[in-house]
Amino acid sequence: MSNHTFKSGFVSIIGRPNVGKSTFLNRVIGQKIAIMSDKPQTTRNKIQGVYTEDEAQIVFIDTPGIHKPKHKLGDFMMKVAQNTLKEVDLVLFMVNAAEGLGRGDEFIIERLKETKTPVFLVINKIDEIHPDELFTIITTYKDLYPFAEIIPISALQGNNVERLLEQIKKVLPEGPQYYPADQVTDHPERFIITELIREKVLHSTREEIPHSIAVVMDSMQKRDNGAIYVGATIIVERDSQKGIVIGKQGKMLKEVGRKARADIEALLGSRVFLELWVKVQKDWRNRSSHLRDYGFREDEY
Ligand SMILES: Nc1nc2c(ncn2[C@@H]2O[C@H](COP(=O)(O)OP(=O)(O)OP(=O)(O)O)[C@@H](O)[C@H]2O)c(=O)[nH]1
Ligand SMILES: [Mg+2]
Repeated sequence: MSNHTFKSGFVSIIGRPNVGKSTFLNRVIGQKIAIMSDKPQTTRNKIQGVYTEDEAQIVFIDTPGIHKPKHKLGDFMMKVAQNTLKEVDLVLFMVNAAEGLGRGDEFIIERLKETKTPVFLVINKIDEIHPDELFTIITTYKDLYPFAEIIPISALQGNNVERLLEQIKKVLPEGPQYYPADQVTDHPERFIITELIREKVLHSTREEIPHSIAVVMDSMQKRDNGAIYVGATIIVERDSQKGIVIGKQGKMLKEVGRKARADIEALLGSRVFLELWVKVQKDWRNRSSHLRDYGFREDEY
């Protein structure tokens, strides 16, 4: 008789902005399904990444970084992050080894105390600290919450990520394979494409611009020549921001388009023509109707 059992479950990744949650997800999945940047509040939606092995399937849920919301979009993001806590088998609470414990971390720990779900503390970015510092970090957090495991990793360089996966598999229950082995995410290609465009704008701009933009897809068609034509609009909040995103003689927009196209071609495995537009939509982050139009739907928590 075979004693092989299939293990599966849902694991959410939660933490302050910029600690490396999406970087970790992409590394585990081996594909870029969540955009990453050095700007806080990069992730805005819940993003599922499916990791499948012969005897286990882990459905990771990347969430927006926990911060104090300043507008309706922020409220939405916080609900997304907090609501995932209830529906998972395990929580990975990720912190940045190179930053001290902050108010955001304390807030998250209070939320964790309200759930019965087991929690692993994942100390990320250990490549940025001296190994001797690790002990102090572990002691600080250990006193605040009874973590089931404490695992230091570098999502960027890959250190200890395998070990973390092993520990996760140990605590997962026996269960079915929820997704086909070749499916890596539940988000449609359209969503990932608009996110890749947003990522390139985040990489090219500073200050308020990264937080003020949204990207919507206008059209996507396969033409007879086999190439895929994508038309998308970058939404900004003010005329001045429109000018910045377009750049002198359209230079910035061209650069964003060139970089996004390369990523979209890799995603679709096909030649891509990308046409980008920029549109001003005043105060869109505070208007429920705009939030819905741009894909932030309350029923998609
Ligand atoms: N040195 C170092 N940098 C890292 C590591 N992991 C992530 N980063 C960097 O940290 C920054 C933030 O990474 P993200 O993955 O976008 O962080 P996040 O937690 O998803 O951020 P939000 O979506 O804003 O909540 C990026 O510049 C990453 O390259 C790591 O292990 N070491
Ligand atoms: Mg993220």
